Amino acid sequence: MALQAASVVSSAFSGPKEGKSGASFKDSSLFGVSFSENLKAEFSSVALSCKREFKAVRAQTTATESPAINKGTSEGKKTLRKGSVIVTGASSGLGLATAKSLAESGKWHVIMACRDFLKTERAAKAAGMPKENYTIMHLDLASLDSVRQFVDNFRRSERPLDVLVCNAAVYQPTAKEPSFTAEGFELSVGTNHLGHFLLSRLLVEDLNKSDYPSKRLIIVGSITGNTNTLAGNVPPKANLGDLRGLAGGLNGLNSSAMIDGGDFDGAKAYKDSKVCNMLTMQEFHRRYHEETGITFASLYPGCIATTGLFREHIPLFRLLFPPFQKYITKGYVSEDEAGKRLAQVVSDPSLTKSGVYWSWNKNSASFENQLSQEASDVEKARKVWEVSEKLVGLA
Ligand code: LMG
Ligand code: NDP
Ligand code: PMR
Repeated sequence: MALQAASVVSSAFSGPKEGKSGASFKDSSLFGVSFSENLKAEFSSVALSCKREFKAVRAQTTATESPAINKGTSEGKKTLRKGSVIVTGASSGLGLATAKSLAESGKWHVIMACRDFLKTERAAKAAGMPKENYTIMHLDLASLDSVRQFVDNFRRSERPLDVLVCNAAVYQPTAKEPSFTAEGFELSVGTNHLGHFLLSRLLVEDLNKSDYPSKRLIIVGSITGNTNTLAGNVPPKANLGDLRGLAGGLNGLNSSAMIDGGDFDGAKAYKDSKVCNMLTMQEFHRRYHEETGITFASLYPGCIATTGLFREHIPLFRLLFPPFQKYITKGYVSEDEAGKRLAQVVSDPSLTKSGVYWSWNKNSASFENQLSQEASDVEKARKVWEVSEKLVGLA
């Protein structure tokens, strides 16, 4: 049964939005020949202004952890221990490519948190991932029991947790009716947002205990949730409204299956879930960064038009989408390249800035991107956090 939180958002959002100008498309053209200033920022090269702010190694907090920095064999040389990173949805697409990139570097042990153990094992083998650099653990984000079980199992493994990557997602563009998670939440928001919300809320404690020099919590976002971009203006557009559907438990019975309370639309539900992902990252930053030193980040890795994300789309779409993105929008990126980008957000010593939504320009240089007005709305982020905490049983 879905936990009910109908009373949470009794007062609708009616306050004025933040004064960001943002979404002006007066000079937009359909395939991006000419963009507004804001859209130019989306694709143009922006110099990185990341300060290197590696924190001093923290004191160990548990007996089971090995110190992050050990004395190397050569005198005075320090070597970093292997980092320990959880990647959800590492059985295909971006998650697999990221896991591969990290495992191949030899600097990381990847916990592949997946719902299909066999598929993941085959994928890891086919990708040639070094055996000693990954572990597969069962996680079904469409079940809060499974999320809690995963956290228990992970803790029992006594591995430290240095980085958590919330990557898994489902997309149901052709569904006529909603489907639901074990607890009765609409599947896309239930999996992409609520499952990850509970997972990251529980595991932030574990991250906090890590003695690794740079601890990070990364939640994958997307351009299509950002209405300050051309891609974000392709209908149906993301819009969380006053959260009345979310507050009602997204159960499609006595409440709408959609966050804004409207009629079910699978593509919109996905985009809404991505807005929740990006808002959650920022709310984490506001609530935890100063106190814990954890880096919270989100990203748009580029349009990885070939992944399993589009498995439920019509065959014609799957055929045309990759060439459309490659030759017309030029937003296409291969799974390999996207995996390297996300691996960079996991481990690059220069990407320690917290509260950032990373994107890449054509030369694959990362830059801090602007989120849409809704995806950076502080008040909405707080409400999404509070309602979500009730739904997953944390409040
Ligand atoms: C929905 O349809 C589906 O209904 C839904 O199930 C789900 O899949 C969802 O986002 C996912 O999409 C979207 C559909 C309708 O868009 C299409 O894919 C139809 C394509 C039609 C395009 C015609 C051009 C054909 C060019 C040939 C190129 C070949 C390659 C094709 C590859 C296809 C794969 C993408 O969308 C529409 O309603 C059509 C309008 C889309 C244009 C939107 C562009 C945004 C506008 C930019 C900003 C405008 C802001 C307003 C400012 C106004 C200023 C005066
Ligand atoms: P894929 O479908 O290839 O990967 C999604 C992964 O999520 C799979 O491993 C899938 O597992 C897993 N997953 C789905 N449901 C669950 C669940 N209930 N429990 C556990 N795992 C689950 O898609 P992508 O690689 O494209 O997507 C990865 C991320 O990238 C998503 O967050 C997506 O929103 C984001 N993204 C993708 C873009 C793109 O163009 N493809 C663009 C921008 C962002 P299984 O293999 O078992 O199905
Ligand atoms: Mg898009 C610069 C233009 C651009 C980019 C970067 C994307 C990314 N898309 C762009 C433009 C357009 N798309 C245009 C002009 C159209 C109308 C023809 C268009 C259509 C379209 C559809 C139907 N696009 C889509 C769909 C999907 O079903 C995908 C989606 O919305 O999934 C939620 C999608 C995407 N376009 C993207 C990206 C990254 C996606 C998919 C993945 C995601 O956001 O996670």
